[in-house]
Amino acid sequence: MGSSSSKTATPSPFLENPWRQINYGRENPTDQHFVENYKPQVEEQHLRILLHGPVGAGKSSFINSVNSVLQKRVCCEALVANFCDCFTKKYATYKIKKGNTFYPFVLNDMMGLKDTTSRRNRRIHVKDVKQALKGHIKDGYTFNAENKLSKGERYYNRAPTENDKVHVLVCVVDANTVSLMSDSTVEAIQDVRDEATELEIPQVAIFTKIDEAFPEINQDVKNVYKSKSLQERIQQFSKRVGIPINCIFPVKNYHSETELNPDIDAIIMNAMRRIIEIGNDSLNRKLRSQT
Ligand SMILES: Nc1nc2c(ncn2[C@@H]2O[C@H](COP(=O)(O)OP(=O)(O)OP(=O)(O)O)[C@@H](O)[C@H]2O)c(=O)[nH]1
Ligand SMILES: [Mg+2]
Repeated sequence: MGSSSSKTATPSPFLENPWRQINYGRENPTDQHFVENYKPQVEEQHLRILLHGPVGAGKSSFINSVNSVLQKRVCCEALVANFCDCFTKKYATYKIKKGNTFYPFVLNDMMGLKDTTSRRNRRIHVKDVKQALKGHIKDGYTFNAENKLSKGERYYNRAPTENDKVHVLVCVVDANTVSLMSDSTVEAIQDVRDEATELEIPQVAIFTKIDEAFPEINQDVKNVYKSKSLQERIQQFSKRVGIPINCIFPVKNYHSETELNPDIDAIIMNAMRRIIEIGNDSLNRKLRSQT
């Protein structure tokens, strides 16, 4: 009796065809061109993008990454967590420089949601996000897990204009831990989504740290839409949270690099283009309903 030497082939981590197309490289910067030339229909109006999600997911890093691509150098304006468990505490609006002026979209950073947060504190967090969506929170407000922002406080904006209101809500999640997210965090994300839906604000999600989570992407970031595991993880998250797959964008943030990489830029700009398009549709709907 001879021993069998037949080996079972390891399944490929790659899909036969990518499930989305991205224009990589410097020759084809269609998405970046769109972002750089975006203008809202109404002069003086800007598009407000609010980032929320679990602590450490990469919200501040995404703001830095978008800023970096558009400034054409790695920037670190939004402070990023190192080893502490919750870094961003203050509400902040980030404008991105465009020559002597600014891009007509702004990104809002806020405190992340902790997995261990009690039910009461989660409710406070959701209420704070709701206030932010309606434009009631002024820059500089320090989030307090024990108390929501109340009318009459210094950082409460009583009369928000259309520019203060959020036009698209982005849920930022860490691709490494997204499938381990507790039911309570998912519930909080869904509660935030319900508030946004009530205000007719569209919602998208960003999957960060895809380089850390998937070796095939770490090896070459252009494998992002070829990775079977990433596609499965996005499908699972979509089912669990209710955000459609076509509104979920994987990104690799600039976190340790000191130089830009055109392939990373392309992925960040692809996500940013869709965020702007979705937000702009909602902004136009609002402006039409006001006339
Ligand atoms: N490898 C990798 N690391 C990332 C990526 N994005 C963010 N990080 C790292 O993840 C950690 C947390 O990132 P932050 O941007 O501070 O996360 P945050 O969501 O703003 O965190 P809070 O403000 O605490 O809610 C930092 O150490 C980043 O360097 C990514 O795409 N890839
Ligand atoms: Mg942060």
